[in-house]
Amino acid sequence: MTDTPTAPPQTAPPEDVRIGVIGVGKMGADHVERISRRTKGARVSVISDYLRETAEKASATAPGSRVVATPEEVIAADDVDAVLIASPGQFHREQVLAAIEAGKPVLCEKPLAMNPQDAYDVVRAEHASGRTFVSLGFMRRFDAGYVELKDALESGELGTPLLLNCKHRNAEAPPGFDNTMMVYDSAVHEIDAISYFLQEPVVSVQTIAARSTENAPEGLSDPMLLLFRTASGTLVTDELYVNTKSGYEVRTELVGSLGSATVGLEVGRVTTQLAGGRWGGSVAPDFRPRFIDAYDAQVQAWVTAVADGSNVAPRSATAWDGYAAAAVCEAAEQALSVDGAVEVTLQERPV
Ligand code: ISE
Repeated sequence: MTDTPTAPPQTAPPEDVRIGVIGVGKMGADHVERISRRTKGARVSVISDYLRETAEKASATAPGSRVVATPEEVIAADDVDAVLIASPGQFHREQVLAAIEAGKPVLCEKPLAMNPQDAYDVVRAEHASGRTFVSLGFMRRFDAGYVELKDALESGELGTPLLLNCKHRNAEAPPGFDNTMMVYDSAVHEIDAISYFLQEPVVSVQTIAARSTENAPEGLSDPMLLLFRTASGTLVTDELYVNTKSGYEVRTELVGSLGSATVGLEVGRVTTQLAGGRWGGSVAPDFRPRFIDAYDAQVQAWVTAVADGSNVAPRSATAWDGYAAAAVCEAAEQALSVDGAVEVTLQERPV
């Protein structure tokens, strides 16, 4: 009797998660590139942008992808398993709700919405669906420095957190950037950082406009200072300055009862060179190179969560985080025209 060789078990190669991308301006195009080149287990299948030409250009960088005319078509497409939204903030509510309705996981760039009511609609819709679908693009949660600071805080080595001092500077704000965007688009990152690091809600916020730089457009309060107080009494300062004409700087310092720690200092390579008579390092022009590793890690974690059916990665911000941030943004914006602090009110969290 001869032994018949047993054939190796046939396992089908794991399918890539097919991602539909809505909005391929600066951030969306960056995500298309990252998914196509650096993300394992995913590919971009469908793209839309309100400028067809921009969509075609992005599609040319993503092998096998096609362009459709509207966000609705992206969400409904049979060859889209999950949706990445990088359109302007005012469209997020509607597009995230459509993805939930279609039963597709969604990674939505911040902010979740331009007011807390719209953001809360998303929280309720996701809750009513009985599943989790929504991840929010607060990429700093995946930044190595942020993760290290959070670990230090959780290990207790810094003691009780007393102060969180943040600086957020951009070289140049895009055209049309106003005080609302300064809060909902820029400060929203530090607002999310508060719940990421301190794990407690903000109860009040004060916003103080400084003398504005001559580089800011008429009406923009640039720089401005935000002062938050959390439920336990920790104070958070946030210096926002979006037309520095220098570079992209995001720093976070945690002052605790046993020590302090800072992340985000530009302490990469330092060069001394006679030619040009220079000593020093370099600064990132904007958020894409500064946070490239964080964006990569965030999108990879999302794809992994979609593939295993959990849909939202453990470190990721959720729809609730997006709502809570919007509630603080609303108070921060109101505080610009008020002398003193404005209280933050939060709706019930559905359980
Ligand atoms: C932009 O939308 C971002 O998310 C950047 O991280 C932030 O620095 C910038 O101010 C926003 O406009």
